Amino acid sequence: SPQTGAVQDILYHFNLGTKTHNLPAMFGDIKFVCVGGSANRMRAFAQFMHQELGQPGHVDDIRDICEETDRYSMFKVGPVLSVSHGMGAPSISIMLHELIKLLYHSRCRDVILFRIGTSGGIGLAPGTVVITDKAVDSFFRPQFEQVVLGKVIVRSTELDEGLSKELLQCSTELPDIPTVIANTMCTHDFYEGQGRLDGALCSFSTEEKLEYLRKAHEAGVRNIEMESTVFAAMCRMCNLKAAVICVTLLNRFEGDQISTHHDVLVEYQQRPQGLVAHFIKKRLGLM
Ligand code: R2B
Ligand code: URA
Repeated sequence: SPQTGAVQDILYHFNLGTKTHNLPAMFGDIKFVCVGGSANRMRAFAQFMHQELGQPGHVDDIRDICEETDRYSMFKVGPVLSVSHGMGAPSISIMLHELIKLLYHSRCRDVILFRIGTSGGIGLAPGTVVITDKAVDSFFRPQFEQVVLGKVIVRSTELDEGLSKELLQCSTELPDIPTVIANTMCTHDFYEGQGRLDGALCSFSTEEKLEYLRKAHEAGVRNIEMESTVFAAMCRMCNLKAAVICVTLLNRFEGDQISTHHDVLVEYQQRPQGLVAHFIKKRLGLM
């Protein structure tokens, strides 16, 4: 980008900058970046990685590097960075611009990015982990459309096939985590945009909803979430290896409301974390 070589670069939403912080010293050793929607979940992931990597010190001392701003949270545990991105494409897109510049300014090399998240399943048992093959839009196209200067730019959302397969292999080495590789649909809304009947607005019938979900299923889609296409497109454009790993919280053929008990949902959300932790430990030669 023409501006990244400027005298000063302020990563506004992280409250970090090239003049105010020694970014290579703070982040230069990062090899794995894990992003997910919720700040608390990304703190929990950092604490989990701290244990898994046998890091020195106490988990309660892992501080939020972005605590001065409440837009995003960021935690560092050895070579692992854990960052929250909020909900939806605009929120994750802003975070990724600044994250990718952070990695560039810090002179990081060979970094792998993971999005770990939640999703609605299509014809899968709740709790199934989906490793994304193709991230597709609401029309089942493997692309992300961005409006730039009043024109639509189309970017490919292809992810790293080798990385997905390696993650699937990792899942077979862990007990009791049903895992599949399948397409993931990314929408710009949780309710009508995902064919839900229970939003404040609903402009279609139950039969029309089910027909859309059946079409998605035919296109190889097994889960629906809200960030995968822009995540895949931006990582690809910037030559960063990336994977998307989301657990399904419900089967959308069965309903729309997430009525599962809180404790069960918490356990489900730990599944992508366990898978990525296993992958990282293998890559670091810790197992
Ligand atoms: C999954 O969960 C969130 C909506 O509940 C959204 O960020 C997503 O992709
Ligand atoms: N996240 C989504 O985007 N959709 C769901 O159904 C569940 C979680």
